[in-house]
Amino acid sequence: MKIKSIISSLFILLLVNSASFAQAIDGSQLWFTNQQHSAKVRTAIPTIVCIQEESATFQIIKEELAESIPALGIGEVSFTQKTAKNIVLVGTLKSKAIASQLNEDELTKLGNDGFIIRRSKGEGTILIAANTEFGTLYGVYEFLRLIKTSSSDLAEIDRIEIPSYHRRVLNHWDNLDGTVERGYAGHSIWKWDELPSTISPRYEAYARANASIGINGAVLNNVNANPDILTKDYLEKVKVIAGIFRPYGIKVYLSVNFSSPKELGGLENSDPLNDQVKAWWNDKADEIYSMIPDFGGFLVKANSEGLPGPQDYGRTHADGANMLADALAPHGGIVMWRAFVYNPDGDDRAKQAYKEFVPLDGQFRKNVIIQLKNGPIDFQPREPFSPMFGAMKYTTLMPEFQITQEYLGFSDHLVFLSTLFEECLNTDTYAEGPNTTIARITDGEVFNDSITAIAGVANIGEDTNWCGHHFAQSNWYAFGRLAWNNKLSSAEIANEWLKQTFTQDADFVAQMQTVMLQSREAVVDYMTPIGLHHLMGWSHHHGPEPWCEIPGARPDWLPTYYHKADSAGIGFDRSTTGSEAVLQYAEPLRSIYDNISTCPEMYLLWFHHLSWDYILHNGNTLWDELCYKYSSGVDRVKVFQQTWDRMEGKIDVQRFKDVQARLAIQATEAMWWRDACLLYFQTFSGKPIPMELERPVHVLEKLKQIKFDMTHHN
Ligand code: GCW
Repeated sequence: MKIKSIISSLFILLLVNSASFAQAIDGSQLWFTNQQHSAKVRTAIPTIVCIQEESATFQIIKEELAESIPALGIGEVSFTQKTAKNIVLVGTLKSKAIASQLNEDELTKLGNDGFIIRRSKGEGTILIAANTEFGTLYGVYEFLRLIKTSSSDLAEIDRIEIPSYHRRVLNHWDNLDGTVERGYAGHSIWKWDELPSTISPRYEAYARANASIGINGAVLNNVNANPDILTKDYLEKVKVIAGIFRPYGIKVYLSVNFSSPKELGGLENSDPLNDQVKAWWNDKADEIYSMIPDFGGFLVKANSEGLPGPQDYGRTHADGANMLADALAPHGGIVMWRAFVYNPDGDDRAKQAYKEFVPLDGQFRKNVIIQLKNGPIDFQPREPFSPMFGAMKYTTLMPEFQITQEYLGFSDHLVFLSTLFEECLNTDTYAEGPNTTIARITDGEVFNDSITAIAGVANIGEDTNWCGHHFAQSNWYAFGRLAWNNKLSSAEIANEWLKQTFTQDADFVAQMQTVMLQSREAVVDYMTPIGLHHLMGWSHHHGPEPWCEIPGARPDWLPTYYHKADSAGIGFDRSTTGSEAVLQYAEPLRSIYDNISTCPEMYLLWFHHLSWDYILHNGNTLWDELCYKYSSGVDRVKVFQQTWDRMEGKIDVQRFKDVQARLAIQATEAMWWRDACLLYFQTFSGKPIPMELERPVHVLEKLKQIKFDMTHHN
């Protein structure tokens, strides 16, 4: 008997393994690819599931359990409404079985989305309970994640999770014509021309993937918004998507063009203080909510990069945001108003958003959230944090991260962005004394905001594997996990993603976790080390062009504005002897950044213009250190390639080959970056590349002639 069961479990294991090897795995299943887990866990999980509630969401819960539990080799699931010993008991207080186990207080504390997973010592039954059906769904996804990734036998579980942010939102920069701004995974997944009648299966797969990591909102269209999105025709299409998302707890939001009343409504202007304009927005909000009662709200890019906004009428960002907020408030909607503003003839670009927004602190309605990029410039491989975090004490701020790799090698480079997000969230702003981290400023801990939110610019397209690079899926995953729990570490996130996406093989997980955790630092080193930034090519933003000159172009769109290399040295002086951007930071950061000897070296050339001979803490001259950094970035990518090659046979052939091919591109492009930057900066420094380093393999004049062809990336 015993032997028989061992043999049958071995057989199941073989089946699971051979399935993953024989079947071509194309990445379309995201982190649901790997249905394996340690044998230890298998014995401890009950297969009888008691659910006493019914709804579309509970139906999804049942389907998830019915699919995963057998696939994990635990056994066929049976559902019951009766309680018994040794079951998985799932639900809210509406379920009598749950109500008999938990009191109301315990559950109301969890808010809308939190959950409890509990199995007391010596008990067979596992309880998954929440205040709402969505909380229950999140609990079930966490339960499945635990089975797939935990090293514990789950004999005892006691987890209470409440998400860090209320609104955990993906921003799609998807245009209505199907293209995706800064998208590197093919065209948009939203098929506007087929909707509302034809429904792509991707919509539900997308909702499921998001719900599984706690994302509960999606802005469907580009912040460079086409007014047409608010026409009746488009709203009919949006309504269909919203209907698919609803049982997964995902709200739909739209980016709106501030000129919509004029462009769409035929009004004379779109002045936020004009009563007709207000009435137009009120009517539009009524119309939207009559079709989509749980609509999330608007995202707005205004008076930014040429887009219309309230300043066109001499009004402020607060006037504009509040008008929209008033239209949405009766329906419970919010306005996410972006602070990404800078003017070509303004002050240092890094200072401008702060100068425009901080004086407006206290003037925004409660349902307005200012959406702020992590850094003061623009999603560079590394930036110091935006000094607006902490500076607006009466205004809710939400971080905006870029998941799509506009400046980090598109979908060709393996870069795990979790460490970038984590670095930003954990940064102490000192705005209210020590331990005023960006995480605590934005999640309501410091300022007690009534609505909290976080956004990530999606890297999703119609490519089979959704994100172009198989490892780019980990950035979508990491964003969701950090939005859920901004205290998670990137190491934990990488570990659980690898196990669910590829294999449980301990060697694979350990080695690739190391690669992932080093990958962002590698890209910083081979693109923009020591605080350099914005060295990329014009408009497409791919590849190095530190020399780029475009006659008549906005200076703040050109690399020379940022690196300021000359024979004396390199870097942007933002100290008190320069643009004084340091003054926007709270003490002691202001002084730390201002002083060359205390400024962290990773931000040195962000805040200071230094001579090529400047001696760094490790004794190297600035020039030599630049050479070492660029070289070490390249070297690391070569090590990533070797590590990956050693993984052959541990995972399916298709994904192995795909990643291998992209790593080769990354290595080639890392050398391109290294050579372009060093050879160009060398024309100013006049210094040799240290002898022990690999020589450039490119010729500067040839690199300058490269014309990047965007078509291959769409
Ligand atoms: O990073 C820049 C991008 C633009 C983008 C803009 C923004 C959507 O190059 O493509 O526009 O930021 O964030 O609004």
